[in-house]
Amino acid sequence: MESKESSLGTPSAAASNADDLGLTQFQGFWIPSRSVPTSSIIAFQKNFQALDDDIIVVSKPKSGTTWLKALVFSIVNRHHYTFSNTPLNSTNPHLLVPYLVIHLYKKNPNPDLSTISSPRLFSTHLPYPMLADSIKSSNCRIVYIIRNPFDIIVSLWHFLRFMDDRSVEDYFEMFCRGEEGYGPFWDHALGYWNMSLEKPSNVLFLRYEELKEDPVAQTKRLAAFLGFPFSIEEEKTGMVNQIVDFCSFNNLKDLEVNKTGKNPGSIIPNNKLFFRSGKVGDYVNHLSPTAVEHLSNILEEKLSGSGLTFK
Ligand code: PAP
Repeated sequence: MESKESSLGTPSAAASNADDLGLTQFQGFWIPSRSVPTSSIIAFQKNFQALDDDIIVVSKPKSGTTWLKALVFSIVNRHHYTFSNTPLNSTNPHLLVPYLVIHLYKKNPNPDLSTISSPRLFSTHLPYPMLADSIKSSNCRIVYIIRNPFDIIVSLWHFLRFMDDRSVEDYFEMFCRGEEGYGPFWDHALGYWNMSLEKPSNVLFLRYEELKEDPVAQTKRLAAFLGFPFSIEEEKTGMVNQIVDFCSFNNLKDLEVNKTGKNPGSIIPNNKLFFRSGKVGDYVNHLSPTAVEHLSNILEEKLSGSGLTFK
């Protein structure tokens, strides 16, 4: 990252703004309203009726959503499919755990979701305050995945290069101002962090880095939270490890559907883009220590007193 000093306060001549990226401030957050019309969010808030056994995967983009969707799908459906006939072999995880707004309520302001078999699996990038009231008042389960924001910035910059020539510095500056899809990051994180403390049986807070470090332990924790705990027998026969291996970066990225496929109707040109390097700490190759320190200070202030920290 060159000329980092310019990213620490005074926007450079090339500095981006929310408008360039199609971000609109809506209900206190920055929404990428070109792909997520605010009318679809309103329709979802008004019409979605949560069921007690619904499972909702929540994340900010580039936090490990694709991975978590594959894990949740595999855990919940492990008695219905083998590893050779699971739909994950031929379908990208995003289609098996559809986005409530981007997929369902964007197509139809009041879709019929009653035919989906239980437990219904959905996902969203929306912050907690923007969820439909029926989710907050039901007993459904929310799994939130978070990732260190430095890797999120770098991952997002790489991901959007197919349609945006902005530099990683531009992404960094906007992130620090809270101007990024579904941001500010700290408000998004705190919404789910606080709910995970208040209602631990309804909101699970997972970290990408912990999932990388000990995928078996975190997958067991996830399964127990979802109400699909692994039996002693399954643990003995290696079911947890098999799910972890199947959902690993290397396995998913090499499936034909994720190597050469494209999700119908998606603006993302190919599924390959969902699988870049899958590493923790790649940000050191793109962000300077000064930049990292700057954002660390912002986070410390914004998250102060919450108990939520990043290493
Ligand atoms: P999305 O918001 O577009 O769905 P999301 O899946 O949340 O993206 O995050 C993508 C990141 O997760 C990528 O990180 P990277 O750019 O730093 O490489 C992607 O490589 C990584 N990823 C995807 N699948 C896996 C997996 N199975 N294990 C670990 N990381 C993964």
